[in-house]
Amino acid sequence: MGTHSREGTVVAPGKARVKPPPLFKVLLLNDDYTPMEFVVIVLQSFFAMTQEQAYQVMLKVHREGMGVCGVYPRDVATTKVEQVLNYARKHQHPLQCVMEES
Ligand code: TYC
Repeated sequence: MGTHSREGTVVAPGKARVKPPPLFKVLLLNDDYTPMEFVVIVLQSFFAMTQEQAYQVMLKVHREGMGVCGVYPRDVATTKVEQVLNYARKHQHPLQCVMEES
């Protein structure tokens, strides 16, 4: 015996009928011009990192070219990327921030 979904289709009892919402990684990209201290402030301000965490992530981006700032639902990730880009632009730094489905 099965239960009925909203569309009226019979599905097996207890079986998930909806996919969980996708999550997105927010990534910071390295460049040669943005000061290290500015990147640390960005990570503390928008990604709730301690100074130590922010410094480690900044160093990883500096050495490896990119690094993960956090993983969020789509709308939160979109807002984080916008906040970082606006803040960098306001301070005339070329810092780049992108999101990708994880
Ligand atoms: N590479 C930069 C420098 O040497 C520092 C930096 C780190 C820039 C991380 C961007 O996402 C970044 N000043």
